[in-house]
Amino acid sequence: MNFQGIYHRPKSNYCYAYDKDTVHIRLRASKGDLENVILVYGDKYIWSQNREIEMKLECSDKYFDYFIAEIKPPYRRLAYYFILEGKSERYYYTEWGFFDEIDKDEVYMHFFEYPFLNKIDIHKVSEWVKDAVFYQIFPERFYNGDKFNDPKGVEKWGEAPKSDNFFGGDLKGIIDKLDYLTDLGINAIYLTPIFESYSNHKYNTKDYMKIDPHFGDLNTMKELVQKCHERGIKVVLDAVFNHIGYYSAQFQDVVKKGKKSPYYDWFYIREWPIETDPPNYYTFAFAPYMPKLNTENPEVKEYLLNVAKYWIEEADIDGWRLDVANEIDHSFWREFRKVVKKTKSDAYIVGEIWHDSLPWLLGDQFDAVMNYPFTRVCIQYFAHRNLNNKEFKELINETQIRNTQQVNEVMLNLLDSHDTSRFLYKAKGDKESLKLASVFQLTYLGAPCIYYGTEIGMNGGDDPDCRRTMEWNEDKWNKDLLNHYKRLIKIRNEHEALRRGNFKWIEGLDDVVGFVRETDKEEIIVLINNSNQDKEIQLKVNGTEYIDLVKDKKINCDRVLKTTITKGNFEILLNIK
Ligand code: ARE
Ligand code: CA
Repeated sequence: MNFQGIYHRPKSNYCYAYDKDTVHIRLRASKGDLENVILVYGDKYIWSQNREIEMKLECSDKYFDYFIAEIKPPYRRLAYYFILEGKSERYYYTEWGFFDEIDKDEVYMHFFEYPFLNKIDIHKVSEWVKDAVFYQIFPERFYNGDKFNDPKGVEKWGEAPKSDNFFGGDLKGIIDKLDYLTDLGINAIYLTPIFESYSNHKYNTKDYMKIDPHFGDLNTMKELVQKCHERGIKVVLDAVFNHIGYYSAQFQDVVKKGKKSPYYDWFYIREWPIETDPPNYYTFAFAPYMPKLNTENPEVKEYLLNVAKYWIEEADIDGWRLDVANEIDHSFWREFRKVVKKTKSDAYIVGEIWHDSLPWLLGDQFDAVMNYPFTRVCIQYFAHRNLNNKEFKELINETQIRNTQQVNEVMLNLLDSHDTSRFLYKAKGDKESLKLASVFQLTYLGAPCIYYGTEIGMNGGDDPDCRRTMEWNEDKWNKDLLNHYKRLIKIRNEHEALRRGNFKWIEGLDDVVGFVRETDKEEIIVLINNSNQDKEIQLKVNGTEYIDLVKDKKINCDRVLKTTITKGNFEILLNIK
């Protein structure tokens, strides 16, 4: 047995409360090393009543197998250890390592523990996100609904985006295009920043309490949210709290008065007087126009927490996306969560972190993050095609294991964003790759988020090229792609299994990616052929009748499903139980 490969740790992604009654226990082992894992568990105060349960293989990645068990401890306390069975060996694995036997008198010293299921500590995520299909909008580039509020010198819609040019898009533009969004089928939007700021992206905020005049005003914002809500669309805004804008009243006061400014400690000024080239104060990256805020300062904290509360109360927004979330102190985010959830209990809090994010996702900070690890794996497999089917599944599994199940259920899964080149660009314009990647995105665990224009085949390289104006000339739309998106979103919206069902890969399919999403009522099989050959498939299944949800036709089968998936194609099959 490879002891070095074995890992477990309580109160982490390896042992966590899923809900108020349930604890999930995971164990990692070298791939193929263990034949069987038994969890021995009980209440440490009546250990004599302990029980054993066989753990299930949850998934594997390149080097490891992960086993899982779900336990409902009757007295909310859980003590446990593992019995590991290899091909010819058997060991006890406890908090103190590996043993041939456990001395009964010493058993208490060995336990791993989830000491008590305290309800208040359980990571409760925003429920509605499980049913959400998000649409991300960069407001300056979506639609110009009000020519009177345009900035000076706007360029013609359709010209090339630059880091500092304007096209006049605004909030009224989004209101005007709500029919388009409803028709597409999405039910949540995430807007990049909309507060007063001189840039086109507005990540350098001048005033958090004011809608940028080129985008509208408080009333336009209220109208937008109200009209969205009437259509069942939730609205999430961008919280840019890591830094403020150079021209904010607070920073300007410091620029003018230096140490005498009451805002001096709001920032990290390294030297006085202030210089911008290079900045002698901390900023976002090295951008002088984005001075970093000292969120440890109680005044700054109070100010920003009020902003967070204000827009929920005033405009009724449904959540916040947190810019540069990983560079702000945890203590700030803990208070932020309390304030936000107290104001709206099911508000979605989604951090912008591109890396492993577990420390923010254990219940006291965010609900989820923008799932860039998911993006990366999808790009490698569907756009660059430099992973085989097995590697793709292993990497997706790796992203799942990083977090708890409730987090995976509300991750914001994206293929591209305003910070990346578009998926289609990465796929060198290959629309079929985008179709397959979007099938995966729209049938997988977590909330899909579509970057505006991706659904009609918009292209674009890195920022600023990925922020082109939305194409409204329907003749230029890729209608086939748009219909594909509409159909898939509709399928997701109509079938709970795709939103809330379990997720399980189908093994042995060779070059086809296959998985099952399942609830008590429905079983949905998704098959994706990303190879360059047609594939014949024979699958042992539970049902006798399936409905092909894409072609809308019935398939009869006698517990063996036979189908040919042509290259670059996919099937979504429903079995109603
Ligand atoms: C501008 C220019 C760019 C230029 C950049 C260089 O437009 O062409 O490359 O300056 O300084 C906002 C604007 C950007 C602007 C930027 C700076 O939208 O257009 O870029 O301000 O003025 C990291 C951070 C992550 C951050 C990305 C961009 O961790 O938080 O970098 N994303 C947010 C927003 C951005 C926004 C800001 C932050 C600032 O979503 O839109 O930019 O408010 C790896 C790293 C990640 C890294 C990622 C991307 O994966 O590990 O940490 O993200 O790459 O670089
Ligand atoms: Ca306008």
